Amino acid sequence: MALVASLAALPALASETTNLGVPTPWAMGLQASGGPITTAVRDFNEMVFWIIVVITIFVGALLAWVMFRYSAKRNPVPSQTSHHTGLEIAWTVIPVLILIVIAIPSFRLIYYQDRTRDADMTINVQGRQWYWNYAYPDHGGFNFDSRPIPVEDLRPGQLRNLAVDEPLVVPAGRNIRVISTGVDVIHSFFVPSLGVQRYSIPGRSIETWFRADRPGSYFGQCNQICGVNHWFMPIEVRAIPAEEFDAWVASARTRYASTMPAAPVVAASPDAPISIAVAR
Ligand SMILES: [Cu+2]
Repeated sequence: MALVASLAALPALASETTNLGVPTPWAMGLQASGGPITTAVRDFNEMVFWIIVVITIFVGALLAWVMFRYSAKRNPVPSQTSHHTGLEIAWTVIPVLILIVIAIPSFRLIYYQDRTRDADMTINVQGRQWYWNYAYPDHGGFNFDSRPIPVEDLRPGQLRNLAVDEPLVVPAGRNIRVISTGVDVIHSFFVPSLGVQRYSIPGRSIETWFRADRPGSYFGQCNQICGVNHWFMPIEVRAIPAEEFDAWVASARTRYASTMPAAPVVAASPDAPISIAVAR
């Protein structure tokens, strides 16, 4: 019954969503965090920000003090000192220590973003000139294209140049492995509120992952200059409640049936002759 109810609600999927990961006018800093990766990115950004603030205040105060105390008026006979071993060691070692303090969480974050050990499902993302193609290899292999909605067709609540006709639908609260590849040129799959940015390069499969903690829409764009319609590649990740995802997959398998990969040919019985076609 619940399945029927959610299936009936599916045609409305395109309009009923909360826009969570969106750019806002006059915003400063990073977009609101939509999942654990973005939270980690924000934490790291904040740590580096405060280190920069402390260094800037320290260097600024030092400059102000030197200009005041050692001006020609207050210090007419300057010191002739040209070396101070202790000072030279200090201004070499302290910056090194600061860089180590930044490097350790930085590497930790890079490896955290890189891949997830326990992915719940996989999505294949293909960048193409100039649209995205999303495939669901764990759910039968259906795939579909995703393009922006023209301005004249936008409905209330849909974002210009960000809302798409076929969003990338994923279950909220699940770890999604992304395998990205390019078909023609280099694209980049970038959703800032989910902390995802991966190149889509022809001939390569590049892995990353994300998790959207709450149901809603998270927006991004191709952020690798990929040709004349580069602006034409917005990304909408639509996270839906995990219990509705199976119903969506069932409807999507019908809707995108024409894009399912052909079933592998298997012999009907052990006695049946098996013919192997070799492509030459
Ligand atoms: Cu692109």
